[in-house]
Amino acid sequence: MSEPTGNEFDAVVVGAGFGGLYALHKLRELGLRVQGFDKASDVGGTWYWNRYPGCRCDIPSLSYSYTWSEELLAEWTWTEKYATQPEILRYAGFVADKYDLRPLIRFETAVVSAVFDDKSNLWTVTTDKGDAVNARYLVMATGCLSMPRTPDIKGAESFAGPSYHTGMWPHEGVDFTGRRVAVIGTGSSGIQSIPIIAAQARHVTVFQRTPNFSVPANNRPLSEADRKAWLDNLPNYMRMLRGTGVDVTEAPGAAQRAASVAAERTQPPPGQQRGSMAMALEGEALQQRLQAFWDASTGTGWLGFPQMLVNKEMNDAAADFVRGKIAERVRDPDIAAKLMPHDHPMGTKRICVDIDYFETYNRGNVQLVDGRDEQIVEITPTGVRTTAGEYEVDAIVFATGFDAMTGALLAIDIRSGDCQLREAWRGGPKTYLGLMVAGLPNLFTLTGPGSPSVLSNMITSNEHHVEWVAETIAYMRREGLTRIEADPDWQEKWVAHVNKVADGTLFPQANSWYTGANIPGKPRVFMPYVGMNYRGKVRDAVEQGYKGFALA
Ligand code: NA7
Repeated sequence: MSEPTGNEFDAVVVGAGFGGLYALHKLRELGLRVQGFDKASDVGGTWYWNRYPGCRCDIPSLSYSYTWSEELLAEWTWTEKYATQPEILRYAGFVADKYDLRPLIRFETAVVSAVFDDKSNLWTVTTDKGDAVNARYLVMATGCLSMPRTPDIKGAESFAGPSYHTGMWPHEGVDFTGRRVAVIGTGSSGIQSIPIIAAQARHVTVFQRTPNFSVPANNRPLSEADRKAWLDNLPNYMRMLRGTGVDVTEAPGAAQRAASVAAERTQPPPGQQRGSMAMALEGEALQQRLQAFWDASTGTGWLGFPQMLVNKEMNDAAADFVRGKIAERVRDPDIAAKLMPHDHPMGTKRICVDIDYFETYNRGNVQLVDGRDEQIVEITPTGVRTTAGEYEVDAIVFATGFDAMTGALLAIDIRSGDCQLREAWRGGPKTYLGLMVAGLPNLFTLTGPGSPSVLSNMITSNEHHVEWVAETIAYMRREGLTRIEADPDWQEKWVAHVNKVADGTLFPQANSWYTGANIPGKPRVFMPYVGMNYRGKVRDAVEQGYKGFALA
């Protein structure tokens, strides 16, 4: 490799969230000259931007931690079962300080293009500041939920008051005291923020297009005993993680296991049709199991309820159970009915984990506008007009989600020769193992589409990908190789496998952001990988001489 000058690096890392921070650390540890970029003015990624009131992680904080450093595990103490956004951001800052990562990052700098030169095997990365840097390797740590999306509602620009997107919340916070607030959207961000906004504002009007399944967080402070139990169990957790490579929450691998048990089986053995498996749990035993899940407060761990993601009857039973709980939480039966989801199987949109969400509708200052009765027509200077009338408000909160999983990658013009990512993914994202894209050598997509990503613990999945990238680069340097790329045929096989596994589940039945359905015109493809033993498959590819990759 040639001696680097000021703008020449061995690796560029785009994004300074949990994937990017670890990538910078790990690659520098290998002796690489690394350069990071982030649009934000500090580290944290999605946790830097999502500062809306009530923002928390829906994975228990003890598991939402890096596992690569024993020192870190020993030195950091989470205070609550589900950490707040400020605490998670402090954690990211703590890691950056401890490992001196900030000097490696150019902040407030967005990468706008990346072009690979076939002759030199180098990427040229340009930014909105007009910089251009060269690097052998390009690591895209751009995040899965990092492109906020505000819907195109007629008249939005005419609104006289302030409007906010939950994913771009002002750093100084917002005081809603005495104000009438519209909240548009009832996904996780809406469900987390509505109770806090309602406690402060004079009045809140919630515009719900589709109700969501949400279960109580039963959040609580963490004790020293919780922490000790966690650390004691860590070796088991790590073994499980390294072994299966998928974990949704405290029940590692639950969703993937449930999904793929049926999905990967092309021919179910006689007498073991999906329906009959569900029948193993019915009547009182089924109700007891549901109640046990409820009592255990597993949050998104509900995805691990037996057969829930592959068997509609089982899903209906779980959905009925949770709808029953909504009825108990909301005093007015008509409002409760409107808050009950019926349009998608439970878990096929992300299950929300809330603190007093449904109870908030028992307050006198909260009104629900249900999209099944009346639809938003336009935003006026004074409020939101629906097919039934106008709602006057002083402020609007868009809790309307993200262009998930592909948005941040496609925002950058990435190309190599004839291959342009935007073209290559016109019909939906295609990757090999979620790690690389055929035609784009030396570019790695951390937690990319086609990997467990958003259906796993993002921190540990990022760790897995970073370690794979670092091992691969170390191997290439040892072997004197300068180029790695995914083989197009193996990529096609992987994409077909990802789809086949998903098709064996109920996931594709929902209009979710997992399938791109929340963005008009986005191709309908189920993007995360829900098959079994993802890490094993990645490991196999390496052990079989980087099967499916071409190295030169
Ligand atoms: P989500 O889960 O995508 O939720 C967005 C919400 O906004 C959802 O209720 C949408 O309704 C609603 N929405 C979107 N566009 C509109 C328009 N035009 N009119 C009315 N309502 C609209 O995003 P979140 O930020 O809440 O959560 C994203 C993830 O972040 C979450 O899953 C966690 O992993 C963390 P729809 O359901 O599409 O009918």
